[in-house]
Amino acid sequence: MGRERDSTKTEGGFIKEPRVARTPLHFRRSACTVEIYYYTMAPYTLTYFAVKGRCGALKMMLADYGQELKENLVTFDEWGKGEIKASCLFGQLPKLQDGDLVLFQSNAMLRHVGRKHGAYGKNDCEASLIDMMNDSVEDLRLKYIKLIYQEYDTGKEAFIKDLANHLKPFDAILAKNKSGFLVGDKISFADFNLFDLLLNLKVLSPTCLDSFPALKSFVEKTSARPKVKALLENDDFKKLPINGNGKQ
Ligand SMILES: N[C@@H](CCC(=O)N[C@@H](CS)C(=O)NCC(=O)O)C(=O)O
Repeated sequence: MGRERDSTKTEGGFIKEPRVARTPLHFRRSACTVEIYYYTMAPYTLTYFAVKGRCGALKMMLADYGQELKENLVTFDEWGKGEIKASCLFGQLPKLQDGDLVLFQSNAMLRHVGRKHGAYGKNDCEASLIDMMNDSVEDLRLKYIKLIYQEYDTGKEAFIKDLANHLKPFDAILAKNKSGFLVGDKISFADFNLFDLLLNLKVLSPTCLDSFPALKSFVEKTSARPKVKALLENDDFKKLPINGNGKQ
């Protein structure tokens, strides 16, 4: 599924050219053959509503890795008809296609892309720590989503008041790690997820990072990554509302 394995036996030590542009994944050498496994470079296709919503981090990560993204935008009218919803494994969007692989669940998508493009740690321990960080980002995102969709008018003030308690651990983690990322010395999918959420939180409460220098510099540093910056400045991306109900 999704991962096309192409094992090409060599003749006289020469590797046969693959039919289409592919990225070598790894090489396995045995006594008399060299097998090469490739992942396909089919562009990713994302089906989602015309909002940043749960796909901001994914888009930034794909942009950062120079990956082509095709987008199928679904209007709320189309969604209301029920046919697309019925075609979704868990009745919800986003949906990401990578070759034959079809994924639902935005965090699974982040993991998939992170795994493929080196944004999932350099060993199993780092990967587990990155999972832990991402789960904590998800916890805060769920609180934010609940506020936006269920409690905006009554709960905004209390949410903003409590926000520092949720940001503090992330600030401490970033301050402690010399790289300025959540885990290890490289940006991971959890960093992109945190970055996206922080951008949303800054819209909700422009001063929310003021007492968190590590979070502030993390946002500045990530915003300045050339391809992320280009996406953030892209008109099509900029004009997407953050959330589906117009609240932010
Ligand atoms: N856990 C899912 C949540 C997906 C989700 O909440 N999707 C919303 C849009 S962001 C949706 O499809 N809403 C329409 C519906 O539930 O009918 C994920 O992370 O992808």
